[in-house]
Amino acid sequence: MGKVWLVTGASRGLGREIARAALDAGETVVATARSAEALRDTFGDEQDRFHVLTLDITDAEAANAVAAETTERFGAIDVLVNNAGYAELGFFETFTDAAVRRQFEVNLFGTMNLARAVVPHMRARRSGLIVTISSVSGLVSNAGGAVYSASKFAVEGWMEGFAQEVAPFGIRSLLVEPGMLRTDFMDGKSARFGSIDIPDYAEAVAQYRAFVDGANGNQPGDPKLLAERIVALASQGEAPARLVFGDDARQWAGAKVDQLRQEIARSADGG
Ligand code: NJP
Repeated sequence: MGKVWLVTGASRGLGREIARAALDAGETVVATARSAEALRDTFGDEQDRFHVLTLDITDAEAANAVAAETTERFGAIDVLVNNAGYAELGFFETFTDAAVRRQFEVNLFGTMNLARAVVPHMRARRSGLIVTISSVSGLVSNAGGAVYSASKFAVEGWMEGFAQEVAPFGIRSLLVEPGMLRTDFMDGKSARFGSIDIPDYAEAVAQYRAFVDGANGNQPGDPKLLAERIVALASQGEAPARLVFGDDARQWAGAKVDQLRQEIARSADGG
């Protein structure tokens, strides 16, 4: 039967590819998304090793129910893939407070809901792997990405500490920081944009929107490749704590580390 995987946001994009790659590797997969119908359209009928459940990750009760049903049906959850997420793109002052909160509600608190629901089962078995799909935007922030990065920095900070808290119980963590992946992420189907018009930002916002429109569908990162890497790493006894995926992500993350080192050194010299 292989390991039992629980994947969020499996209807599209990276989550769909991870669910597929795990199935192809002979694993058992519980694929979740806000619409079970979308999952069935994608994967076809359920089989012995494949089960579909409806889950909006912002619903803590639903997360608990999904974890309970998965363990009841398959006896365990070996791998939790906290993948579901989206981006509020644009300049901070163009977002309403509600939009910023919605970003955190999904990317941070939704992701925490799944950990709360699943980790007790992993602790009881003294075994498990939590794969968290963060972003290189969880390590580096840029103009136009402040709100999304804030949510992913929060995911990084939470998971970096939480991973150390659960390690003594045999639970491992893999934080994934992709660069730009060819998914629906930048498309109107997923991404949202700041709604407040501020003339001071008009030109920068227009340039940013043009960048996003141009990048949408042309991102260098292949989600299928990343999914296969994740499935391969999950089967290793000693998976790394982080996977920075894509030349773009490694370049941005490397530049950030260099900049931090310089700033730390300058701080030691008295600033
Ligand atoms: O995006 P997309 P990705 N409850 O839009 C689901 C991160 N990432 O695959 O809308 C449950 O194709 C949504 O479901 P639905 C990114 O931050 C990406 O690229 O109902 N599910 C869909 O299945 C995210 O964490 C890039 O059909 C919810 C999925 O999320 C992860 O990768 C770069 C939900 C989104 O599929 C997957 O995103 C990077 C909710 N409340 C990090 N809200 C990139 N693509 O460039 C959304 O560094 N979903």
